[in-house]
Amino acid sequence: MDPVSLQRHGTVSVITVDNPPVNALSQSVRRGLIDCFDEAELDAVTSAVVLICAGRTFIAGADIREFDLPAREPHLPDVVSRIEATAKPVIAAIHGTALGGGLEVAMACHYRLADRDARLGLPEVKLGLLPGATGTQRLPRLIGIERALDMMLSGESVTADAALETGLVDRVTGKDLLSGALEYAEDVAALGPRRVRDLVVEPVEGAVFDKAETRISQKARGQFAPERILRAVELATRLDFDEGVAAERQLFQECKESPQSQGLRHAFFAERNAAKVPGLDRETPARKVENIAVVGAGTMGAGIACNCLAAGYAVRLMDKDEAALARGAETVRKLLAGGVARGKIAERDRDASLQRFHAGQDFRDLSEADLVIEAVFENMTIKKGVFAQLDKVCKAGAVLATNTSTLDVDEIARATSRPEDVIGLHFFSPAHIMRLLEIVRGAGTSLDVVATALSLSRKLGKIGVVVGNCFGFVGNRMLYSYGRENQLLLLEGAAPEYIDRVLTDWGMAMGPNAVGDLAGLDVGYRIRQERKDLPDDPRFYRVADMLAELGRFGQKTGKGMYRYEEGSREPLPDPEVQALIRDEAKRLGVPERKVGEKEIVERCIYGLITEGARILEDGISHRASDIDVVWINGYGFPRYRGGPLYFADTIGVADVYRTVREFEQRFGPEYWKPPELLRKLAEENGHFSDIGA
Ligand code: T1G
Repeated sequence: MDPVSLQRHGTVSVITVDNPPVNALSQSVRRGLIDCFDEAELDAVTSAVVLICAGRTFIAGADIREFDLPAREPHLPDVVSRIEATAKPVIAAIHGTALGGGLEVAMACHYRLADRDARLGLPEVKLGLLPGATGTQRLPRLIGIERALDMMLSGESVTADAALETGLVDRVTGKDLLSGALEYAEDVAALGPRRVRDLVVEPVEGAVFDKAETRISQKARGQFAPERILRAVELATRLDFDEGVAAERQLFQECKESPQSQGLRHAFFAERNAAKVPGLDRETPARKVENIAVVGAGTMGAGIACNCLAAGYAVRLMDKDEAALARGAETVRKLLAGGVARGKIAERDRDASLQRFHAGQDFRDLSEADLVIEAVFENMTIKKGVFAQLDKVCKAGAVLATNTSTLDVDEIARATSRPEDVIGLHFFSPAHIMRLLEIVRGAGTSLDVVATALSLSRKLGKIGVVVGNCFGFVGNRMLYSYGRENQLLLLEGAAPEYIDRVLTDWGMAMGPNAVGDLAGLDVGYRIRQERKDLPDDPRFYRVADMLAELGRFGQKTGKGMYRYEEGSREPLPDPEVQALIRDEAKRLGVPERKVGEKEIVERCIYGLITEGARILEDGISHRASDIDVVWINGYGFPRYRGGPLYFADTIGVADVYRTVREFEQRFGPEYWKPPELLRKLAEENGHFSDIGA
């Protein structure tokens, strides 16, 4: 069936795009649009044209999958020009999301009508691109340079009401969209076309561009596309429309071919593929979840409760300790109020959430919970005690989830008589903000419980990644290898601030030493104390253990790897730590030496890659891209590098293997014996992205 069709309603030609799931501008849609607009143009009866979409949304952009294929005609800028050139007024009728090329098509139409709930945006920067079908030249003409830069550099979409205010759309309707569009067509039939290309770009102070430049240097350090968006908009102030469009096209091509855009496009599809779990299909029923209980009112418990309330669930927060419960409940109220203050939650929704929020100390109150999320102290004995009690009080069919970040989910499940109902739901701190949810499938976890966890993660606005059960699952297991190398490099003479600077320059959101201080060195210390399977190596995490034993827990004690001024979170190098490390290195017989930046990056990042390969070998992860999603969304791995295993593919697995072999020679097989999978891929010139694709 043709994805684009034309139907006449009286004297109005209605062109409908129907290309599920999101009406992306694939080659056949572009072809169909040209054909239908040619037909409407030639039709003598037609006095106006309405462009509308079937399904859940207006055009959500170019077809991203086509960017890795040779470009095929008609090219999108030509489609856009064709629409704008129509001699009869064209109305875009927008519902759902008008994004990227979809908004560019709408801006080529002469009038724009939006459904009240519609959202409009140019999110190309999130894909390492810029609006490449005249968007950088049209949007400044419609809404002014400052607002246009803001939309294109943030990539965030705006509401229909906000779009009306800025002039991005002309009308907003709460009624039936097609009848509203047909009404509008009658109103403008006599007015004729009104072309955005003919509008002038209102000049602005240079300060507007300086501000944007500063924003890029602060928020998009090292990224390719934002600079080019700025340049394209700057050109719009100096060139005429067609010259501007030609320059935009050039800049777009540069972005499209950039490794950063390829990494970001990989991340886009990797996040969507994570929801596709082998053995699970759309028919696998998820259990009904309306009321959720959260056991443990600490920082994580309160964050999880807030997230569930904001998603519309009824929530009962439970803690045996009265003071802890009161603190946790207060934290939930504060987090919701913070959401209102940041404009993320509407006041009425916050009030409704508080209506659905209960706090209590009695386990028996959990008897009606559909889902219980345990978020108590990271200690096996304590967690098993909680699950034994839940097993007694919870109704049949309740899903029992643990928020453990490292412990054996199967051992926890064995504390109950219903391991099929037990699953790991590993939230990341702060739980109401971090988008990643590691869903840990135990040996006994039933498929419908996995399906229930995935539907919960969608409703919470999370990216749920299903992983197997092992120490640290995917994220924290890999963190151990990454952190191990950081710890060894400290003993070998690299200062904490030097390592952190090198890795943040490389793209990590934060350096491992600043992260350790944020999470609390005591947390990692306690987990290592519980572990029975640590390497027999006195250097292993020795610096972190030493600081924790000295009470230097990090930000919470004002001293950790760094020192912190009262009330400040800014990490300040502490010569005292340097001296402690030097003494400890001497005691352990670790000679001090100059460590180069390349070695720091390779040891930390290849540590991630080798552990990622072992995780695939162990079947703890279905596919390599799931591991990328975990590290991009949970550990601040630079999104534009696509994730640790995608990054390995970009530099060549054979190169990684060669360097790992060198490290094995230099540092020994205990940490650097190459996993069989890495050797195999290197020898067969294979890619991690082929694993489980
Ligand atoms: N191209 C191809 N496939 C797409 C797609 C796109 N633009 N958008 C979504 N999909 C697929 C997605 O992979 C998934 O597939 C299914 O649709 C549902 O998506 C020249 C250069 C629209 C807000 O960046 O933000 O235009 O996994 O799970 O949560 O200037 O999709 O089912 O097989 O995300 O309801 C600019 C990208 C492109 C928007 C819907 N546009 N899409 O969210 O569903 S570049 C974008 C989204 C461009 C021009 C430039 C979201 C959504 P599958 P989903 P959702």
